[in-house]
Amino acid sequence: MMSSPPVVLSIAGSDCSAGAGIQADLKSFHTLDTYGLTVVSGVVAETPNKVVSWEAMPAKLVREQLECLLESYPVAAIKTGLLFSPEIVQCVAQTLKGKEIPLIIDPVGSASAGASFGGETFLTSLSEQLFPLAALITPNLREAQALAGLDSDDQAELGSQLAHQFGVNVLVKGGHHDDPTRSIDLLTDPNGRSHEFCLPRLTGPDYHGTGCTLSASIAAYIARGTPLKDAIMQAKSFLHQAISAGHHWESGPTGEHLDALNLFNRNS
Ligand code: PXL
Repeated sequence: MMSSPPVVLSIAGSDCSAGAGIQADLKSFHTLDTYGLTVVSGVVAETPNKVVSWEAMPAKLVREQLECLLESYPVAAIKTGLLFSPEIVQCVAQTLKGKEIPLIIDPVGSASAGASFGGETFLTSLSEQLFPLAALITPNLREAQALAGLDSDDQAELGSQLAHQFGVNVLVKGGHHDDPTRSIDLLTDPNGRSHEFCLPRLTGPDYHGTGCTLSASIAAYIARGTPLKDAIMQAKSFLHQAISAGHHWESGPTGEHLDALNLFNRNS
């Protein structure tokens, strides 16, 4: 018998175009030799540049998916993506409380294509109920500004305020920042210590699903036993490779497609 792979769980929304959301997470988990489980929190009808409509899952069904997986699998790390509603945030927080499974929270409030999902009460419930359980939160600049209530694009200022305010490790991503040469993500811990993760910036289109792929791959590395800082660096490098392998179809949806499975196919 083969040895069992580490188990990682994504609690996130379905992106039917499969470049972001739970589909992207599952591809990253698979490519990184982990076994991915999925709790679907809602469904978005979309392509990389267009959100048509979306609907949250009933909170009861989210709870039941989560409970039956946690009862049956040795879940070694969890990531959350788009959670859609304060009710879902609450039921995820209640179910995960006391479980001590490393939790990576991607505080997604909107799609790259622009649609906003949760509103202000959503961010409040996320920060009040779920952040206290997190090993790491991974806001982009826009999400960090909204969470901190600050109109700054200084990653260090945002990171130290959020880490202090919520008592949690914060990775403020610089993906949408305008440094043309470098992509910098900044980790700040609740004691104010910080660490910079830097790679050359890839020129080219804005891919949809980069945030999902980063937080999913951090969770996968953590499930494999990698310490947090190394997990972030390796996940950033994994995302960098996935972006390099991105593509679009000549006669398909407009917008670019990030697909971690491309790496798996190329490397094997
Ligand atoms: O990229 C953020 C994101 C997360 N989750 C789902 C999404 C998107 C963006 O489109 O659809 C389900």
